[in-house]
This record gives sequence, structure tokens and C-alpha cells, in this order.
Amino acid sequence: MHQTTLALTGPAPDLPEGVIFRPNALAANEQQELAEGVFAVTAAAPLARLRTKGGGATSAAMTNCGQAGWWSDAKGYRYVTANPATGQSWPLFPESFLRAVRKIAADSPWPDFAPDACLINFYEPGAKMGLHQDRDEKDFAQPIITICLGDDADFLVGGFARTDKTKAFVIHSGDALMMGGASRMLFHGVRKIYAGTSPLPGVNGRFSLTFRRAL
Ligand SMILES: O=C(O)CCC(=O)C(=O)O
Repeated sequence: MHQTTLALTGPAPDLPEGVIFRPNALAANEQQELAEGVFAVTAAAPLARLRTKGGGATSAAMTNCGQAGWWSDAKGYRYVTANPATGQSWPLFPESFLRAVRKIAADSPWPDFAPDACLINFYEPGAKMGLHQDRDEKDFAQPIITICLGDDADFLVGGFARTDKTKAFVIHSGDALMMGGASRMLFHGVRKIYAGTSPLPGVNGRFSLTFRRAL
């Protein structure tokens, strides 16, 4: 086990090999620009809790932008190129999203990472995301970047089996995580939202922006 941390300002969580954790990857003005991008996307493709195959609903509310969007309903999980709720293409990536991805990927092992999908998750207090692997994408050689906006949260990283031991660490607005290579298929999730900790005006709750190469 070893950790890959860049620009670390706090105590380093001991993360599994290949997980790149970048605390404070994005400055306050960059986070604000991202939040404005999120609001533009959600105006065109509203957030909704998605139905799951088992008959429940996702705890976080979700929407997408990019060429493809992640979707869940009675048929299961998949990527779709049009929003099933509206029949329209997903909104394009806001320019601020592309800038943030370029900045985070620049000095990673995937400097040219070009996502075609961004899943936007919105967590109200009490919302969570269970341990899962991201496995609906075509090419697992492509990494995943997650950017946090708003409230702090406990992020969980486990192993390659759901039952493996997990580590929890707090992620803050402006932090980014990259999972690729050895860490691409690790189970991960969000255990808890720290309500009222968002530093961003107009953001009450937590957004995560998860960039993937889906198609
Ligand atoms: O909200 C997060 O930080 C995690 C998001 C995530 O794991 C996912 O969208 O698959």
C-alpha cells in the first residue's frame, strides 16, 4: 500500500496504490465557476433521484452533461446519449468543467484524459452513496476524476471486493480524486455529508462531478 498525494496540506490519508488525492485542487473562484456550470446544467437537465433495478431510488439526486450520461432505471445501469427524462441530448460540458479536468489531469499519468461524460451527484444531508465499482464504461484503462463542491463528506475507499476493509477520509469543496490504473476498479462510496459546511455561496449540500470516458 502506498499513497499518491500532491499539494497535500493536511494529514495524508493512507490510500490504496494508485488513488491520487488532491486536496485544494481548485481555488475558490474555480469552485464558484464550477458551481455556476452545475446550475446551468441542472437548469437544462434537472437533478432527480433515479430508480434502481431493485425498485428503490438513488439516495443522491443526479444529472449529467457531456456526450453520454449515466442512467439507472428498472432496466439497470447504463450510459445513454439522450436524457430519458426529456428525450434531449445532455448539455455540453461547461467550459469551467473542461478547465478543471485539464488542470487536475495535467501532472497525472493521464495528462490527455478526455472525458465524454460527467455525472453530477447532489447530496442533501443524509444522502449517501453505497460502495460500488465504476464498471459501466467501455475502457477501464481510462481513469475517473471526481471533484467535490459544497459540503464536506466522508469518502470511503475499499478494495476489489465489496467486503474488503474500507478507509474513510474527509473530502472538502475543491478537493479532487483520481482513480486510474491500479486503483480504477476499487470499491468506493460516500458515507456521510457534513451539513452546513459548504464554503460556496448558493451551494447548500454537496455536489460531486465525476468525469469518465464512457463510450
Ligand atoms: O460523490 C462522490 O464523491 C462519489 C461519486 C461516485 O462514486 C460516483 O459517481 O460513482
